[in-house]
Amino acid sequence: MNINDRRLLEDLHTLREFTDTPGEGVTRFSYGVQDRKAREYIIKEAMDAGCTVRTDDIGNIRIGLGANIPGQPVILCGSHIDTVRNGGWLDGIYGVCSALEVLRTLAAAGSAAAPPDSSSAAALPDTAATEQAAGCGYEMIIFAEEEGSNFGSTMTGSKFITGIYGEAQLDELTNDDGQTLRQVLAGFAAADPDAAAPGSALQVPWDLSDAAAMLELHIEQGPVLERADLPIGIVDSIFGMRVIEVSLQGVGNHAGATPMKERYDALSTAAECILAAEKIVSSDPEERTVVTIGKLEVQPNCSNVIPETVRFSLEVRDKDAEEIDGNMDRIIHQIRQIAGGRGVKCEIREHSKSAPLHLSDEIIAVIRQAAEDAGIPHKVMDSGAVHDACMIAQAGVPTGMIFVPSIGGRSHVPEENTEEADLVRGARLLLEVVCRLMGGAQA
Ligand code: HGY
Ligand code: MN
Ligand code: MN
Repeated sequence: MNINDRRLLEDLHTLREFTDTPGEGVTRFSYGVQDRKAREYIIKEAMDAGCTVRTDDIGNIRIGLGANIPGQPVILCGSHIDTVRNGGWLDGIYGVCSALEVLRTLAAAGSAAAPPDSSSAAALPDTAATEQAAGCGYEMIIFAEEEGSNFGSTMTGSKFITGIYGEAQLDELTNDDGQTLRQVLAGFAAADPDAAAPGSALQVPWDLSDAAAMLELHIEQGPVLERADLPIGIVDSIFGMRVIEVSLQGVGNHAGATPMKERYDALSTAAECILAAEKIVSSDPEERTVVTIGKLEVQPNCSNVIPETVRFSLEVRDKDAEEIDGNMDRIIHQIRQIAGGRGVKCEIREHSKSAPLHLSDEIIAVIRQAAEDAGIPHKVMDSGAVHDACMIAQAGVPTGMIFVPSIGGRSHVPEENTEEADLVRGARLLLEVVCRLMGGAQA
């Protein structure tokens, strides 16, 4: 039993067209038109395979194999379909399409019609483990708003699934147009209530007591595997992150008539703060901690007006929570010093965070064994990118992640890419690991 490589690649190429920025990467924010089209495509594929579809009020989707036995433990497998602006064609959606391909392959096997075998070089050998054992069922998940492109908070959907987010966040999280998550969800549901995701409703937080394990297949999004010339990474730890929002209030004035010594320039203050943050984190001897200021707004943003206000995001990531907080606290202190010294008012708001997390040693061992049995070279590695798997793991579900290489180590950009053979190999390994876990319930 093997996945259908061609079908997987066709899905990926079809879904990359669901973008608001054709020709300039993939832009598919949750709850937008492109997101709806992607949902409809995937749900149709799953329902054609006889699966059950359940959706919660945040737009997370849970799709169960028709052959699942009510009450039996299930192996969960999935990722996200939303993207950053002008992002890549594989981040998230590759894990969803691979989970879908596993679903269709298992569904077909369940109906005794084994899927067409593949001639791909990446084909894994048939093994006894790929027989669907009665031990566990299988469900795929589509997580909503993983990128935080709407509301600035990564893993929003899985934070609702696991109860980290609740009623309060529906009104606290707002997008750039000032709309709350609650309002955006109401608009999304109202626009086309049936098409978004038919099937019964799910309550957040989810009851994950039947989840024996969770797997997420993802592109690496960094240079490690390509530099090591390895086709598979097995994730050991996922970095944590802490995000703040800095608002600087200076004094707007005429660009030409205001002497340099009489300026309270919010943008040059921000520039000094940003370089100071970079200097603090770059002094990390292990060179592991990272800081990013990815979003910055200037008001009034006119070339001949001294900037009055600047707002910027600042996030620190590391695999050690103390490193995150130590660096962030030093950065906050320095920002206040710089702004104070320049007579610029400064407000700092904690925006969001997620703890670093070591994934399940049992699941890592199963993935390693499957890779070894298939003769696939691999390495155990960390993930600087955060993933919904982190939230599910934090909820106590034994969780593992598989990486495939990113060409040039690039991601979150239109240039994001992975060799087809690597995409297929990753999905085949995912099927193998799912079947092994189904056979031996991790619960
Ligand atoms: O930001 C991240 O690490 C993920 O891509 N949302
Ligand atoms: Mn992702
Ligand atoms: Mn991403």
